[in-house]
Amino acid sequence: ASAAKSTIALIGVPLELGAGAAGTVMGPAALRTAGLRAAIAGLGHHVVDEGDMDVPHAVPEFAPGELANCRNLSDVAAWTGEIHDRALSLLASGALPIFMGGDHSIAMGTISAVSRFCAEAGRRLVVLWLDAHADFNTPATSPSGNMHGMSVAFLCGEPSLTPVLGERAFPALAAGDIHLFGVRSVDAEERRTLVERGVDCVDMRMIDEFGMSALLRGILDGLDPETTHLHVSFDVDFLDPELAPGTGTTVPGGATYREAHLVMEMLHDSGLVRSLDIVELNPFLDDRGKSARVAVDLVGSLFGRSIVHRPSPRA
Ligand code: 4U7
Ligand code: MN
Ligand code: MN
Ligand code: MN
Repeated sequence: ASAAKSTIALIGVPLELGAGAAGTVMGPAALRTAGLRAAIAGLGHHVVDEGDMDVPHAVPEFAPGELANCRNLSDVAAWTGEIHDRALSLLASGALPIFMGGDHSIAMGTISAVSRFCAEAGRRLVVLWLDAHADFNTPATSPSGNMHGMSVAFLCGEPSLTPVLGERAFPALAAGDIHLFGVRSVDAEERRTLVERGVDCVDMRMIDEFGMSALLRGILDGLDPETTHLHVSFDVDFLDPELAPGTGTTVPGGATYREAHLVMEMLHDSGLVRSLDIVELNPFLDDRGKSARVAVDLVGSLFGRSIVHRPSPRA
């Protein structure tokens, strides 16, 4: 319901320095080539393409200390601040922003802004993190030093990562307000922190046993669209690599085409979604645009495309 009334603002966030492999800078271009704008506009929405962000090599001063293990820290921190400010002004304009990444470290900027916006507007923020990974490493636990694997830890207020956003304050996500969904790769030390903090993690084992729809309904039921802002952070590696090979950190056993569409259709029916990240698409690794196309297709379902209109019955 909410989605139908808003202007949808596309904004490219071509960052790749948070990832281990280069190529996500091309993500926004590939999503445009695959027809993202037309796919949404064709459903009757008003869509504005705000172009791509450009953050010149701005280097904040850091005494790295605990952050020494963060690759490209200065650049990622500069981007995080700029993304945060840009996201905040898009939200303030009343638009429903779609952040076209870029690697998943962009979510430190996008969701910190959504959190700040919700606090100011008196709304409750809930985040759905569709991902093969938990992205809950800290500089102390990360085996790679890649910051796209630390975004959730940052958003949950991990103290060693707070300097990344400098002065800009935002309410850290409570463990119960973020739902990791589709997880099937967690590092050993990462798992320990995740469990300690009590973050809700719907892993593939649970999905195999109970199904995507029942588990997603458990998250969405009881959320009131009048007062809740649901942010969806869609990492392309949530999908099975057969479906979406165009990403740097594929893990076998991901969501199928039908499962992923069902998730998107249920999210649409909920009327809760007010902002979206599409991240980790790496066209350099893709197979003839396959992954960009499936991502666009899925976003179509998220914004209301249906086969024959029949929202799922409430249990
Ligand atoms: B993505 C990893 F070690 N956990 O921290 C790490 F397996 O945004 C991968 O979810 C992180 O794609 C993947 O480097 C980050 C690794
Ligand atoms: Mn991720
Ligand atoms: Mn991932
Ligand atoms: Mn990745």
